Amino acid sequence: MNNGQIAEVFENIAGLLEMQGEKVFTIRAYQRAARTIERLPSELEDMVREEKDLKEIPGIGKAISEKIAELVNTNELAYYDRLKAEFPEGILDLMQIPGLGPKTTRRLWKELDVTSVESLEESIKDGRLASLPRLGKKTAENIARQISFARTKSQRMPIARAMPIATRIIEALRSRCPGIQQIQYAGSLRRYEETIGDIDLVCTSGSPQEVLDALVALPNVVDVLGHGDTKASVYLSDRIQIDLRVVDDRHYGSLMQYFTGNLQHNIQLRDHANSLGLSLNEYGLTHVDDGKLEEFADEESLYERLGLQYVPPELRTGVWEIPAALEHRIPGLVEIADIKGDLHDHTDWSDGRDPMEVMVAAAIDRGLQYLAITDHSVGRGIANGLSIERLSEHMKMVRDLDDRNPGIRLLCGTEMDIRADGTLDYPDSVLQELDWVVASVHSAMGQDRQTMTERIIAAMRNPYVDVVGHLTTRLIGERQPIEADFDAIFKAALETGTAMEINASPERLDLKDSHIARAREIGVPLVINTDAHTEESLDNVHYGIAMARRGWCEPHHIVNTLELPEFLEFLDTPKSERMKVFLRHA
Ligand code: DGT
Ligand code: CA
Ligand code: CA
Ligand code: ZN
Repeated sequence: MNNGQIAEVFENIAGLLEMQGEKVFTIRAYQRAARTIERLPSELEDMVREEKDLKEIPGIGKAISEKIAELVNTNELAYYDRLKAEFPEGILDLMQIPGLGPKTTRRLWKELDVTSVESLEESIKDGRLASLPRLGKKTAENIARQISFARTKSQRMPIARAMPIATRIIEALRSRCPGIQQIQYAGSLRRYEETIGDIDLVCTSGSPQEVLDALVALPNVVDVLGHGDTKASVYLSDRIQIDLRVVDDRHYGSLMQYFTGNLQHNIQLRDHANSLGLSLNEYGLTHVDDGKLEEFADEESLYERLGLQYVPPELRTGVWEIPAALEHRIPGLVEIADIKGDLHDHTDWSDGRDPMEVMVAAAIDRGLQYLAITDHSVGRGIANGLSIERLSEHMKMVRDLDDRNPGIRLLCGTEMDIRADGTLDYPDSVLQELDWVVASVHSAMGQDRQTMTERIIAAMRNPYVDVVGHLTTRLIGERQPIEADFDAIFKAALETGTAMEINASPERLDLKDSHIARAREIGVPLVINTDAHTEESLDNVHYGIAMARRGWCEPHHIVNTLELPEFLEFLDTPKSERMKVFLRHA
């Protein structure tokens, strides 16, 4: 059982317990375990096999570590089976439809006797679902939409799943093959596409066979699709395919370019090479007249030889980038080192895993100049959202830690719910006390386009709302985005001086690349946030950077590239005047 499957079991347990009305504390322990496991850098299977103590993983206690061991060793969990037996079959499939969740699933079951996706669809068709109090027609339509989305869901993996797998395989190969010189992922993963078909690895080694043999012999490999002198392909469980190419150092640039794609980019580049009397393939450039081969050890020299500016992988979509590179119009894109602060972070005060001190130390470790502690507001009951009383205690602690850590500026913040009617979860008198307010949609995600647009813009008109968090609320491959007029929202952002978040958590990537490009064109101030719920997830910033780069953003488009003094000036300025400060420093 891989980490994804184990995490799903705990997620399901949490849902079933919630349907039973179990204590919030217990439900949260399972949710936290699931979240930790999804993001774990090593496979639990390997850890159990190596007899590592799972209790050392933060968020995993004795009871859960025993359940993990049982799952890994027997592929089953007696506790889970007993729990499932208390519910009708099919209830888990229902609960997993986004927009349903444990509470609504339980109502469907108890009040309509709906216990399967099929009977749910019937109850939507004959109007029984819409007639339930507090559900209604809109909810019914939204659920129908989510069902059809789930049906067409592709076999592609979300990047959040593919990236850790690729990283683990690279580490495993490195540790087993001393001959490896360079090894990197290519393909859609290197371009940071949202979903990944298969994982492509490119490697140089003094002994290629050693690497290819090591790949097919990895413990997680379930099937070998090909195993030759320069390449191998394997399946891991869940039909995850890995393609590996091993070449000599002198071909690395050409091969990396070829396997990074995308296909359209490669075709355009090949056409351009042809126009120069050259033919391009994965080994280099061949002169059409005399057959001479030019080899490229790095990508930069290949683009340069073709008279092009270097094209960063995130831009290789085959749309704008080749003409831009020919005219040397590719801008200096934002990089991780440009980011000076993180402005959306959770602690164990709400649904984060780590205490505030730990998050602060981790931010200092990463060289951040400022950090906003933004635990959930009171409306997020299940996420242990803060009442006004707790928020005031929370603020005291942030201020106290700020005094004790001169190396970083801590901001008292909140991630506050934008309620279904567009009102906010805290009154202005409370918001006024805070340094930084992230406002997010976490409920009633199925509202129609106009209602949703008005709801979000209403929140942006509040003078204390600094940024809108994860605007579309999508979860890649799991939950569809909200329907809204994004252009109108971006225009309102510019008008009100409200920033828009690029949420870097890899399950979300929200805003997505095309929205980022549009917001940038309109002139909206953007913020790249990790939305970290654990100290390690502060490292997710690279996903947000990649999305910003895919949207052609430079540092001056991103607010949290400002140095602390400039950022504080931005913050101290009333929202309506902030754009001026931003443009002056950018
Ligand atoms: P994926 O795996 O569906 O997420 O997308 P990619 O882009 O990783 O595609 P994949 O794995 O089929 O191939 C990796 C790269 O190899 C692709 O982006 C471009 C290059 N490539 C594959 N087939 C061809 C081809 O027939 N001609 C050229 N010029 N390049 C190709
Ligand atoms: Ca691929
Ligand atoms: Ca491939
Ligand atoms: Zn949120």
